[in-house]
Amino acid sequence: MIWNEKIETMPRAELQELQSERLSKLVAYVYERVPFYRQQLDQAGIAPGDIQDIRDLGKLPFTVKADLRDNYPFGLFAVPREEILRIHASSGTTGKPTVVGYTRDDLQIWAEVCARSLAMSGAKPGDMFQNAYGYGLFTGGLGMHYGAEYMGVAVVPASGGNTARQIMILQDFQPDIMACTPSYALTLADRLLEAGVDPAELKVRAFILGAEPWTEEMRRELEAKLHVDAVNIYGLSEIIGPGVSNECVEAKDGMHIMEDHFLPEVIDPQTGQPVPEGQVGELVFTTLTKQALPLIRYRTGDLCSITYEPCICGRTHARMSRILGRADDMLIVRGVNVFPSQVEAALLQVEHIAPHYAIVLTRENHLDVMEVQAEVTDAFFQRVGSDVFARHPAEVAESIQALERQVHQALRDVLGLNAKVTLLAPGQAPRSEGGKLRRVIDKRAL
Ligand code: DLL
Repeated sequence: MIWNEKIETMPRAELQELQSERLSKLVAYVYERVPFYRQQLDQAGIAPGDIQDIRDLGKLPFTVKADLRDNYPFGLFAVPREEILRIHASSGTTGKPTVVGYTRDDLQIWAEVCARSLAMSGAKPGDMFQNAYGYGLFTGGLGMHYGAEYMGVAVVPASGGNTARQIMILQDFQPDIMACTPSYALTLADRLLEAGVDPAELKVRAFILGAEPWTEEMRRELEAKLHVDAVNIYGLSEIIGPGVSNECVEAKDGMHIMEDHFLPEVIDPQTGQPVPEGQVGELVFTTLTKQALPLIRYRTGDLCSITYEPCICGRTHARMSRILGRADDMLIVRGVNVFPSQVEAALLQVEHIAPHYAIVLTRENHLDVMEVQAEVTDAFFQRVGSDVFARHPAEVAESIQALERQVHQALRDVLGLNAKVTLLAPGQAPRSEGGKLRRVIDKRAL
């Protein structure tokens, strides 16, 4: 179903008119209420009335994560503290978190975009939803929670982790839809199979997966293992949380951006200039309707492309590709740009390799060394013999060496670079305990 037929299938010309109208109001709003923006606009020589159309967007300055950090915790809020009804924060890798706030209207918009996302993923009123995104400062849990309730879906607020309990809920409550990080979905799939549960016998029909990058190969793997539709959801705390965009289950071909609320651009991260439609660049959002924390041209750091081509589902809103990496977490290994998603895609092309891996970067004799640690599948492990594998992974068994060579070649084909390959026994690579998973260990700076 389409949750908001009128908005989601609006002819593009009409949508652009709505966006222009909202953009012009937004600029006046932040100029009046946020000292940081008043200063930015003054510096850029822009008066609020100068921006009347989305085609003027390029005249506005960018906002970056450091601006939020510099104004920690509440400095960019556009409303008095008393009008803030909710605060979330996303943990930074270093230092203080990024803090975001919501007014009553903001919370309503968030519920609306999450309801749309749930509908895109195949949920409908009357369904039951097991929400395994973390509840707390992280936006995943509560964001999806209110979207589901708004839609008329029963929520089981399982939150992240506690896999035995997740499995119990899946079996005993028989929810229709589940949401969690893709890495946790893998943990869950493996644990279900270990516990002898046949996923085909569960009622759950769709998993809404996001908050971290994943790949088409992983989708195939999860859909086959869990007998579900695995659908991609994207969002970031600064813009609202989950619900910025979501794939429709009909096409599973790009995530529809909730463009009436979040105006997207894709720019060249070096020059700041827009890239042509369909080309990969850094995703930038302007919030068109948010009250508490309106952001102008916020640079997400996420790399993707956008298409405005019509979609078979009937929605007219633009679609963004999977996130191919982050402008700032792209690894540079011996001068080669490497995205962890490419490593994953290469690994999953190789038979007998499980979707669990880690990338360890070190430096030997001033040269970068990229080690890819990849788990073999259970079936392979059983076949070669577990004790052999544990003692002499590379030397003893010819089949292990052959598999290593294959992985090495797959990585070379995709990355154009020689990686050191270490095969791991099942269960040895890092697993998600319920939240986002860190797969890259960069020891080069230590
Ligand atoms: O991760 C919000 C969210 C919750 C999205 C639940 C989807 C589901 P943050 O913690 O602020 O917010 O992290 C935002 O996570 O800039 C991306 O780099 C990454 N990310 C989010 N969704 C996806 C996705 C939430 N589907 C950051 N694919 C973003 C790849 C994603 N990366």
